[in-house]
Amino acid sequence: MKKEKILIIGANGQIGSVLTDVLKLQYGSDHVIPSDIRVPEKKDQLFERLDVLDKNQLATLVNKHNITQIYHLAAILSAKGELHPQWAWDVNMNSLFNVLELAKEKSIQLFFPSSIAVFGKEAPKNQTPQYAPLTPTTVYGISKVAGENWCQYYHDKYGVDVRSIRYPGIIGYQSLPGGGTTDYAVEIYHAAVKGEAYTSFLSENTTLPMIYMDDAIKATIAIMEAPQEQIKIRTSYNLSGMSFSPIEIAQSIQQHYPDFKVSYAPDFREAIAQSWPSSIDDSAARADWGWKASVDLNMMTSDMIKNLKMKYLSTVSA
Ligand code: NAD
Ligand code: AKB
Repeated sequence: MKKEKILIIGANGQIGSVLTDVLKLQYGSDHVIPSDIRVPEKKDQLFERLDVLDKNQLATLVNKHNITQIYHLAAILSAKGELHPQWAWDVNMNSLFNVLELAKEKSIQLFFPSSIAVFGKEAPKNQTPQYAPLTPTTVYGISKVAGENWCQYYHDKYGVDVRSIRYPGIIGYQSLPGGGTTDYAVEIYHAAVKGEAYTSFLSENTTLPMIYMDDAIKATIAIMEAPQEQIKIRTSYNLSGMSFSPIEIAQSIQQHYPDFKVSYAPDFREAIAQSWPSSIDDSAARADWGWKASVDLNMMTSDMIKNLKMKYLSTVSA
């Protein structure tokens, strides 16, 4: 087992809950400290309730557990952020400052998740390059652009080993999403497996970059474990998995459930999605630290349906 002592902030969220389990397998349960402002129903023995906006509480936790690595996942996502812009800015920026300052003081290695939300209408829509104009339309996107630049600043000025990925929308069966524009692509599988019709809040042809949870976790751990000299970008790396629209995911699901019905009622999230790329060029991540996605839409659909069926079956029989 490896020697790191890892703090996960936002461990009760869509990514954090899955990342916690994978890191525990790889590093050992007593090397991983999950923390969140919300206490999970099934609480890990080492779980710590933490409001990351409280820098004294954060410092106490880091000292108590001799933390050497932090995955800072706590944030307010795009759709929720548009409903509460000032709160989103406060949480997203002040949490990052608290974590960056501590990383500087204690030489802690840091993971900061960015997003395709950094791009706006001025960026090329297809195969959006690593270096494209960053003119986001959401407070979430603005906070991620600012966050990326602060990460680079702390790296260049103070030598903080901070690493970052611009995640596409993440889809997994293990956990539910927390208020984003890409959430429909998780909800649609739950509806199909439960035998319900689904109404998409994005219109049928709105194509977005997405990634399966297994690939997202693989990329996250790979960038953190890569040798320092391979990490040449200290803002954030573009990352690509797959791209599809609501109608394409519906058709993929209909191969398993031919009677599955989907209708479309676009809401305010449609405008957010329209401002984002349709596909991403991740050649820098491939060249620098060997990234390559392995799951496509139909593979994801088969795996999501298989696992959600088991999940709902065990809930019914419990
Ligand atoms: P999520 O909303 O599911 O989870 C975030 C967690 O942070 C929640 O459990 C929440 O309780 C916690 N949190 C919020 N405020 C907190 C605070 N003050 N102190 C401590 N914990 C707090 O989000 P996620 O989908 O797991 O995303 C994790 C990170 O990845 C975020 O930074 C997000 O911007 C980024 N990201 C996610 C996606 C995606 O599709 N899920 C895509 C791109 C980027
Ligand atoms: C969201 O939709 O807000 C997130 C993201 C792509 O950052 N899933």
